Amino acid sequence: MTRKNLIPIFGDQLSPNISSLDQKKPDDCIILMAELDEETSYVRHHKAKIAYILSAMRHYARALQDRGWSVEYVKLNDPENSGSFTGEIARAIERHDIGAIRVTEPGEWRVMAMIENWEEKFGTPVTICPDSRFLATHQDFDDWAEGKKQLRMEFFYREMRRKTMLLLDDKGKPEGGKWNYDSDNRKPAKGSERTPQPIRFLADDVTGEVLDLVGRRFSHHPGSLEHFHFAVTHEEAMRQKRHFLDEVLPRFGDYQDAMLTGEPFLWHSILSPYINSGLLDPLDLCREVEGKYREGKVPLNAAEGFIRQIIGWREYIRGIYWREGPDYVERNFLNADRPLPDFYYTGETDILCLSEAIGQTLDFAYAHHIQRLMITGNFALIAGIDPQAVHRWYLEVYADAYEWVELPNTLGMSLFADGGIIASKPYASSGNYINKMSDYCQHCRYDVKQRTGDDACPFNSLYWDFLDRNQNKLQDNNRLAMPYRIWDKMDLDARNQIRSQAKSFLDAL
Ligand code: FAD
Ligand code: DLZ
Ligand code: SF4
Repeated sequence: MTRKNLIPIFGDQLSPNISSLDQKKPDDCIILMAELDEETSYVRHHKAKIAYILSAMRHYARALQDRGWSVEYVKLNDPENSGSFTGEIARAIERHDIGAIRVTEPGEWRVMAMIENWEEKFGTPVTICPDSRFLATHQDFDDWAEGKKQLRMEFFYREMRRKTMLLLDDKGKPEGGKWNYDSDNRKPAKGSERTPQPIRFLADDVTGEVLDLVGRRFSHHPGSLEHFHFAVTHEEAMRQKRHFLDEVLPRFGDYQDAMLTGEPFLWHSILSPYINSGLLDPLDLCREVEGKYREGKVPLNAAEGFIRQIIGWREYIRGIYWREGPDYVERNFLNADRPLPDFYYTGETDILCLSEAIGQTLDFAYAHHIQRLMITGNFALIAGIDPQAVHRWYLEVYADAYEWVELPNTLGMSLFADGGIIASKPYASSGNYINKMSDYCQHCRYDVKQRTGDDACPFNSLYWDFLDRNQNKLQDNNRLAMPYRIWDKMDLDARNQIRSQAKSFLDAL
């Protein structure tokens, strides 16, 4: 009898054509999938995130078995479960005659370090297959980055457009004459418009069992299971995708940066958990979006805006994660060290924009990009919250959060903790921006026009105080020249009032 390949498949590798299975036949392989303490508890993930991943894993294992693969599936409450990837590999090797291990590269440094030990530990050859669900390999990204002073997403994105030929005309020029329609993605939403809602998928027996398990075992983790609505199979994720393409995408471009009270989803796709765990293929999705544009069903600012997020931002963020290395997580350019306020875990604050973004996060394990960047992220930035604590929070609370994508977005894009590798200036703003892009301020107890006094919007004093506190690190940034000129021209009295307003607010946090 020939010795078998052992193929571990992780919870974010649920793609039908995952690269570790390429060229392999069911008869030669044992697939190993495991629900693990180590993975469910390395941070306190939102309950709905754990339930989504475990249910999707169980459905995926069944689908592989239906296609003839031998899948060993270890449940979380299996008494023999060792709790770790390495422990489960060891147990599988005891049960079977294993000649080799094949695995698709993992999404994070922590797991890569484990895998790199397996060959020596088990005395078995280990092949790490590149993750073919991404357009750019690590080498491609490094080749692009090599010798560049600044790694701006826009130029990387153009490379990816050329590589995929998405939205290019037959001469290789961008559709419509411009590469980027970002300036057409900034309409504030009007409260009177009806917004499409994501499909709520009903829990089948598998999901029901998982919800029960998670409710009991992770009651101390943040978030609620009450609103659990996720697709957990490829077929369901495809249905959510169709809904997005037909009902939502046409307005995606206009309202990408908008925020509305009581409207968590607006015209966003809500597809990131499925893309990141493998239920949907990102390139196929982009080709369908392009198809909608070519059929005349969606405008160019929607199609280009969406495709840019996936083949531009998503790929670029991954490239930065692997290029910067495992110590990226320790960066703290602005030396921010304030603890994360408790309200990030309860939503209980009278700051309405924050209670809206955090409340829906705890309910749905979801907030859209501008809420993550300009509400919870902006607040953490200008209040000087410790980047490690903020990083942990984002990794915990979003159903789409895996370190490779969450960390550069949080540490780099949102908190400027990498000193400007990703963002050319900190995404810091006063209440003015929030007021322009949302209706939150109309319902808030604070007055967005005031900088000081009991009713003043906290974002206003914190914004100026942030610039003041960090002047020695930020004043040479050209893109901040204007706000620093305004700050320097303010009379001393006004500046001192702002400083003391911010100090009292931060002392009371
Ligand atoms: P849509 O608005 O419909 O966008 C379409 C798709 O584009 C998304 O599904 C996603 O796959 C991709 N995308 C858009 N922006 C980004 C980006 N900046 N980086 C990577 N992909 C992007 N995204 C995650 O997938 N996981 C995370 O853990 C995560 N953490 C974030 C933390 C912070 C502080 C910030 C500012 C952003 C973070 N993002 C993260 C990016 C973005 O906010 C989410 O991808 C998006 O909100 C997901 O919702 P959606 O599917 O409705 O997105
Ligand atoms: C995020 C997550 C969770 C919560 N649980 C599991 C699990 O029980 N088993 C598993 O294989 N994967 C899980 N994951 C996803 C992994 O953390 C992710 O696949 C690795 O970090 C590799 O990037
Ligand atoms: Fe947020 Fe200030 Fe607007 Fe209130 S007034 S919602 S605190 S930006």
